Amino acid sequence: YGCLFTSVTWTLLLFLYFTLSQESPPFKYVPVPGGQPFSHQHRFQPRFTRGPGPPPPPQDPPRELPRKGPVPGRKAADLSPEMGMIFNEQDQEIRDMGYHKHAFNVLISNRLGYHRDLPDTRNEKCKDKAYPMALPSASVVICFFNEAFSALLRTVHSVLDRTPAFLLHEIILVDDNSELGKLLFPLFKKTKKQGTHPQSRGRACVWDEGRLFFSILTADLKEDLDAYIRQNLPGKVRLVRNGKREGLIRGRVIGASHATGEVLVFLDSHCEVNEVWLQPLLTPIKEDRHTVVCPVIDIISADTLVYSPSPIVRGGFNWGLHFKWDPVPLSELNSPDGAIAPIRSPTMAGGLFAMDRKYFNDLGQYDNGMDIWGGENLEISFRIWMCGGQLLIIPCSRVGHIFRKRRPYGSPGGQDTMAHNSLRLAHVWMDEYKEQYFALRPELRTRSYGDISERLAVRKQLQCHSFRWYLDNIYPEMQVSAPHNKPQQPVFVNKGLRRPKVLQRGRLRNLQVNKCLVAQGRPSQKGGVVVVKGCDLNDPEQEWAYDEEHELILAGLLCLDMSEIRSTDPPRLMKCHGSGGSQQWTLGKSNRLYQVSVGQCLAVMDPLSPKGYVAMAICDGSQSQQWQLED
Ligand code: LR7
Ligand code: MN
Repeated sequence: YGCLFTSVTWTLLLFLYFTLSQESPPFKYVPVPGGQPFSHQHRFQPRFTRGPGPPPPPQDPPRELPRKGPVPGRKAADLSPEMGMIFNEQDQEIRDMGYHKHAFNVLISNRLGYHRDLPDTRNEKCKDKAYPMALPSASVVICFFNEAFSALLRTVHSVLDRTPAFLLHEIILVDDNSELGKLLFPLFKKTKKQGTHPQSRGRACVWDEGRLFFSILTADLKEDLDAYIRQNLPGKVRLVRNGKREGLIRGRVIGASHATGEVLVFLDSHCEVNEVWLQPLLTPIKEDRHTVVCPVIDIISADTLVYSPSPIVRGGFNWGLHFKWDPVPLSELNSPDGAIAPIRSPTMAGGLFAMDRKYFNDLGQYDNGMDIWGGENLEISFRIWMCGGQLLIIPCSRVGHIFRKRRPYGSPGGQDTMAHNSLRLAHVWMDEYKEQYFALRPELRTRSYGDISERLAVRKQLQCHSFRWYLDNIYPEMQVSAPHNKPQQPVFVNKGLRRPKVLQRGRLRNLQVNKCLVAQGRPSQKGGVVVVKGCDLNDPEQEWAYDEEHELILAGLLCLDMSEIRSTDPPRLMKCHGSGGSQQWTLGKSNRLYQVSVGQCLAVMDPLSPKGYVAMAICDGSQSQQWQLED
């Protein structure tokens, strides 16, 4: 039955692929039979993440940006949470390898294809705004290292699809000596043949027993990208290849040196630009070419690829020289157009901004002595403000970015490039305030950081203000004297304090064995596994709550959690993190308990065994996978 279900679904998918791909996206999502319709319009924002991460949700009121609903006649932008469902081994490999290599759900990214509609997250007032017709033209520069093919191409196509042609001078892709193709291929061990198939219309694909897996699934960032650009993106898209890995900082300088448009727009290689994103960025630059602008960075979930709005926040930093998001001070929101007026920001996140090309060069581009990743965002932010420019966030410009939970790559020699780069920026720009950094990182005080004379010359030649001036005038919120005290964060409160609404409560009974899901040990034990045991209506430790964030909470304590990396691990009870993904479950009509980031269903392993172990398995509708949440 499972096989039949799987092959019917595949036939359907392939049929739709071949009929629909003539003029539109290469992969249309077909709802899985029995799947639940699901709206992602409710809150879906991570509570906390590592690294800068997406901005935290504001506390009050809960931000529901007004929406007019999908554009008539176009596919709704909402994704089913079951978009990541695993049907077979190949799906499993793509998903697992995708998480391993890219730290996000590449299976869903591939299924989305290169074009999709997005919810228009702009404030309604933005939609009435008019922009000058005569705006400077833009060169979009996108550096990438080992990027997932589908994410990279969706970035490129989103720019082509949503930018007026007369404003888009070119897109420059800088391949930072990616190595992906070599590594991903051998994983498809069961593959019988690879090359081009008559049905793949020239695209590289691999096939096995009549099933096709296109280049979209296994693309090589070298050959396939070349071919794709040649065949599908002639004209405006140019590819530059670094002969050796340079890192994103020198990578951007190289990209910019090939650009000929008036304004440079930098994007990460896993972004999607939203409606009318570019005009609001170009307008303030046209007015004053010493203005550097950032869009609001919307959140694309790494687990579900769902696109959701970010609150309006601005950039700051701490004395560890980590970027952070800050609330916008009321003084910035005072204008009549408060909600949509540009906001002065002390720093930028780094990846997404627009800047006059000549100004970029005059201002000293980037520090070429910075390697791979990190620090350049604070360096350019300090430099902009200290040397006579300004940095604005433009609420009417929205660009989504995939926020991963970890960085999927290191530096070639394994060095901590963030520390190296931060050290350089501290010595060049921070004057006596670099002591604040050293107070937190004493081991770096004597660390060598290379030659900074060229950067000191830049600072001198541009006659820049002191760091003191920057703190006093641009970032007065920064607390200086007590680096050991954590800076207070008045506005954002951990969302964990306010639990999402519970939709349903009760025991989770497996219909095959007629037993209930419980903690193997105590329900309060973090990391404990769950098993099925005899149901006991009076036992509060058997009670699950299913809430609007699709979490399953046992006895009001811990959430049922699946590690995103290893789908073979059994689910565990973990602290609720509220960012969906590994703790996001759907309870379908067919009684299946589907795990969103794993793409599989919860099953009783051996119905006859008294141990009652459960595990994740490919959803096949079998009895062992049927659960009921009941009072
Ligand atoms: O060696 C490398 N070569 C590259 O070309 C390493 C990376 N890259 C590319 C990479 O493929 C990607 O397109 O550079 C881009 C940025 O790298 P990410 O996506 O790994 O960085 P990030 O999003 O984790 O980190 C943020 O901080 C970085 C500090 O160096 C950069 O400024 C990133 O551009 C920046 N991203 C954003 O600002 C997006 C919003 C994140 C937030 C908050
Ligand atoms: Mn990024």
